[in-house]
Amino acid sequence: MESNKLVALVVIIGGLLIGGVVLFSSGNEDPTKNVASVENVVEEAGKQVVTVSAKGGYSPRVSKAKADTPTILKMETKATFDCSSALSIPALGYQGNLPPTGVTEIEVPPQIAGTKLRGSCGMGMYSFEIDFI
Ligand SMILES: [Cu+2]
Repeated sequence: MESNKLVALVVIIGGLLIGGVVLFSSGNEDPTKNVASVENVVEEAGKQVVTVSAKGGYSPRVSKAKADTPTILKMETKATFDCSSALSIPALGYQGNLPPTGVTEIEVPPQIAGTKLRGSCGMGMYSFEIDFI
């Protein structure tokens, strides 16, 4: 009985360690991720995909995207337990709670040039914008 418990404990701790290593290494995949100049806008199947990470604020703070193009905003969270997970994009009528870890895709219809699409946390403390040019 006792050794069974010990085995179970070892399995649980082992799982946590492996999970931690996986999380840690995936978090380190791209060390430039938080640099605003990193290319976070890509074309995928006729749409442009803008990736913004949410954790203690939003990164990058400003993205430049193409106007008149169907767009998917990918909000990435990674152990995000702060209010940046409470996302609000008023111009889209979007308000949602991002999962602590994951990717949330938000459809953005084509925007006219000059549009600055702003998103912020529920309290308006953190924000980001996508400039359509
Ligand atoms: Cu906030």
